Amino acid sequence: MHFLLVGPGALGCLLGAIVLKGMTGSDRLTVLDHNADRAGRLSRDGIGYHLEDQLVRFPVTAIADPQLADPVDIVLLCVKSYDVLSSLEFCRPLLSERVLVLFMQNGISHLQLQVHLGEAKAAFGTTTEGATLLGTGEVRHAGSGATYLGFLNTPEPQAAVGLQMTRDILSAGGLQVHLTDNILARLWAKLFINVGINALTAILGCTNGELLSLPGIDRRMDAAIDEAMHIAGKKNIPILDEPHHATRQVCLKTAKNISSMLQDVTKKRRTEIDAINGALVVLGKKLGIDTPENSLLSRQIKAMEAGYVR
Ligand code: KPL
Repeated sequence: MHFLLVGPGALGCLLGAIVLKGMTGSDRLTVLDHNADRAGRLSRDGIGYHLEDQLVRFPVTAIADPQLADPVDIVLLCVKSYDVLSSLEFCRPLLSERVLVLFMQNGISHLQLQVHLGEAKAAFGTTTEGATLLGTGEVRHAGSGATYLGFLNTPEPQAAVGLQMTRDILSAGGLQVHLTDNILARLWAKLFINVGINALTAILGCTNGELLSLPGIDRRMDAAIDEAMHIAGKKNIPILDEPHHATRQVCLKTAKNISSMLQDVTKKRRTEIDAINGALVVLGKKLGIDTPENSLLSRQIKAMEAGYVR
């Protein structure tokens, strides 16, 4: 099985390290990075996986030109939601009909982008593992969670086998991974958590764990999640875990983690606000549901971005 990792950020490096740890025999992983400097550094230094006080370095081949890759079986697409389209365009030469692309984005705005895959097949994944990028190719595994993988539409047999093998390799690498027949509900279960954690941690500059002890914040967290649940109900999306409880559990399990949105604003990068709270505001307008808390969170993050995003 040949994996192609696209997007060596925090989650990409974490999954890359886990695949490198879990794979056997002829399995291999190549990183594709449009940034040639970073690809060079990854090839030279590998992926550094930090877990508590331990560091394990996994050698990896990284390329900046998709034409240099051998045929791939699975693309682990770990780029930010707003980069999905341009990344698919970049990978286009590799996306034959035998390729399975596993979308690993936060939020829900990437769900309609599978039509841009051409002949390749789409699977979706979501994880509550905590990952913090410490530098190029250096990731801290900052809290354990659960990972769900599945298809939005009935898969062809080869794609189903590809996803099972991906599950097996990620499990062998140490993650708790489940295949699910209802990935849409799982993606929404993760959305509720991101809605409750990401923007608030970015605005307050705190870790996921600190969020629980800041006065008045639980009210904002609950209000944002309530609005998301109202929209899910209207769209007939099953609500799998009690979202308020699940969000607090993730705060506890990834207490030391810096959420991806706080990592983004700290590094003055564009955030995924439009795919998370912003996507709910848009859906709320369509469905006639008020979303004052998600609107406020979106406006606050947009105001922060306006200070640095061009
Ligand atoms: O998905 C996350 C993120 O930071 O984007 C959580 C689960 C909240 C972990 O930080």
